[in-house]
Amino acid sequence: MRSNLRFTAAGLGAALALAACSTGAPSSDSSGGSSGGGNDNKNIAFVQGVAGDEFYITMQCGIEAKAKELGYTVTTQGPQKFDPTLQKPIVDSVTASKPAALLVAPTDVQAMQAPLQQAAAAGIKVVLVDTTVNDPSFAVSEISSDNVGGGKAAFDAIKQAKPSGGKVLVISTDPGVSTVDARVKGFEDAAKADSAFNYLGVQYSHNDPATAANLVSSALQKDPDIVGIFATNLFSAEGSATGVRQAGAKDLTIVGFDAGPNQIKALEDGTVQALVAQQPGTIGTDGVEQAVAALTGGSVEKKIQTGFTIITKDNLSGEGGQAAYKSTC
Ligand code: T6T
Repeated sequence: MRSNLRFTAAGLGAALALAACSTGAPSSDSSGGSSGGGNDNKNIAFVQGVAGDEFYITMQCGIEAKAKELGYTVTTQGPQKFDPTLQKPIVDSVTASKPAALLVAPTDVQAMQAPLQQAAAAGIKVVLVDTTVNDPSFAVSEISSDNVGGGKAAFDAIKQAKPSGGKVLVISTDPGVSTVDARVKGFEDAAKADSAFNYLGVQYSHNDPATAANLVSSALQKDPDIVGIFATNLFSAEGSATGVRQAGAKDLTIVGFDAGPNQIKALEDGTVQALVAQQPGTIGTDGVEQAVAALTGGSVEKKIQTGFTIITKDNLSGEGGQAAYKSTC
């Protein structure tokens, strides 16, 4: 497994010490190219986990840039919710259109297994980007962040801000999503191993910010002394910040995965104290390189792990800001 893991936390300590506390367009075609079999097939399909999510938009930018450089065209589609019942028909129709390669972020480890296996059985080179499935052996390559490491880094950031410990809570999306499950595990293992902390467990927001906000408000009513919340992705973090704001809780540290424009704003406002930014553009460019290597008889890496950057107010004007996600390419 290659790892181009990059973990930078410059400025984290200072920033935390100071801290007291869709829908989207269903498809876009960057090419105008037509589908079809054969060696002249230069079509790559990208199926996002959900449309309108800046993480996947930034990945799409990387995919399109690398595909253009290598002489391939890209068609991108995503379901309107992070939901396998909505993603499966998209994958099925992509399989029927026979692109040369499919880059896909499966929305569930079990439910997307068969549809993706069928795509591979139809001769399409499948590359799993971001998320994975229970048995990814049909895929030519898998590219994702160090999600367990990112979950642990989130706990370390809370611990740095709250060294005397206390109650900590996790807000995630849904069980069965490989990435967020791994982030929960990284956080949970670290929290349980530290006797100063009382791990309150994980609550699921179904990737809906309003649900995440309600979960956080209720949790703070029950346990007003919660010292830290780890939100495992963009929409969980957005909702958690709203919930904390609505509850008027001041002495609480929120660490969120991902770095979309709303998360950066929450960091600037001081509602959120640290963000774990992934490298979605790199996941995209790596994904295209692996797909093209598989198509042209080059050497393919079965697994690639990408790194993350911890963003705080302190490094926002430098490398932290550079790690922020894009809304458009
Ligand atoms: O955190 C990313 C992605 O890695 C995860 O699999 C699903 O949620 C995001 O897309 C952010 O919303």
